Amino acid sequence: MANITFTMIKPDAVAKGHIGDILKDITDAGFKIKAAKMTQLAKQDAEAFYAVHSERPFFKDLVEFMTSGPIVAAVLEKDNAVADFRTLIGATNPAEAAEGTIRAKYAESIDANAVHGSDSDENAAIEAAFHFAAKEIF
Ligand code: YYY
Ligand code: MG
Repeated sequence: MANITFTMIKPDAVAKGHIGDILKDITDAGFKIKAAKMTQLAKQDAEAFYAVHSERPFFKDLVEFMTSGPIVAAVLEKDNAVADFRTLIGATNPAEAAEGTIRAKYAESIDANAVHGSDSDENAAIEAAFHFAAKEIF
């Protein structure tokens, strides 16, 4: 699935009413939505999803934040999806995110940073499968 990436609209952006704005930015940039749902992560879901960061100092706060409210999870398709989506969302820290990127427009801080984007084709496939059954990806 080299043309696939996985995203989450995070609790801060959902709470601020930006689901529609962000999905429009995503589709305007040429991504096709292959799967989408609103859900809320349990603590063990967030810990498993971010297991690669489990030794980092921000891990506990990250899990707390990601479970604090509903998210929108989605699978997106486009040529060069992983890299192009990370360009569209901007740097992890919104203070460093390029103008016009989703994080520059909607993120509050480095932790409440509006959206997730997969960092490799391999992780995109793992993350999509974490959230969606094969029959839910169209
Ligand atoms: O892939 P990306 O989301 O841009 O950043 P990661 O380095 O993978 O970190 C995942 C997630 O962790 C980030 O979106 C916010 C949070 N985080 C943090 O709260 N503080 C940091 N110094 C680094 C990351
Ligand atoms: Mg990452």
